[in-house]
Amino acid sequence: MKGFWVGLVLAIAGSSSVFTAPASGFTFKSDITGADMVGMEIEVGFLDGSSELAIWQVTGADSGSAIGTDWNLSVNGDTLSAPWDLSYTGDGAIRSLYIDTSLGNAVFDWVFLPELTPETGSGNDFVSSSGTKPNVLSYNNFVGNFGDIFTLLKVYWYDGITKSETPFTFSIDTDGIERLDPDPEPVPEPTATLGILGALVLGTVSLRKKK
Ligand SMILES: [Ca+2]
Repeated sequence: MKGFWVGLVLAIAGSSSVFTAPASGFTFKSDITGADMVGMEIEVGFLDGSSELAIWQVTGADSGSAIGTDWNLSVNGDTLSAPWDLSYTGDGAIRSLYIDTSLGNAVFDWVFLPELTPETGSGNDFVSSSGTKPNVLSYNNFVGNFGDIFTLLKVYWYDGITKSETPFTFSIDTDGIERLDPDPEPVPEPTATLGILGALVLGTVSLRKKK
């Protein structure tokens, strides 16, 4: 009898996966510019252990920027080809650069071809064209199942880069992302499932007590 109840509970618990969001709940736009990523979070870390966060904003028809106290990250044009520029005017050195695109409704797309995630077009892997090359490059928070798009880029320099080593210029593609239904209606079934589960667990307990 005990085996029957355990099997039933597991079967119903398994069925709750029906209510999880589908992986295809996004739409993409491949040709975005520096002006299309408002809200993105940029964090610069310094060699002395301090850091500063700045939010991406529009600075022109196709350009955007995150402006810190002594630093500035900017893009002017389509990120498939337009470079990102990190400038620094302070003392000391920048040790890390984090770019989190998630609040800017954007994703990085590092695979040139083929297009893996539908609607993202071709991509562009991280390449630095001026300034000191970073020691560590890290792609994080992948979206979907294709391995080409992600939302958090981390760049590190072991010894940091000073103002004389900037602007640090690099390229990497970004695409726009939107949820197909950003405000879905609440789904009541999981609560009902929990109620059934609770009743079954109680039923199981009462059965065991009767033994
Ligand atoms: Ca792309």
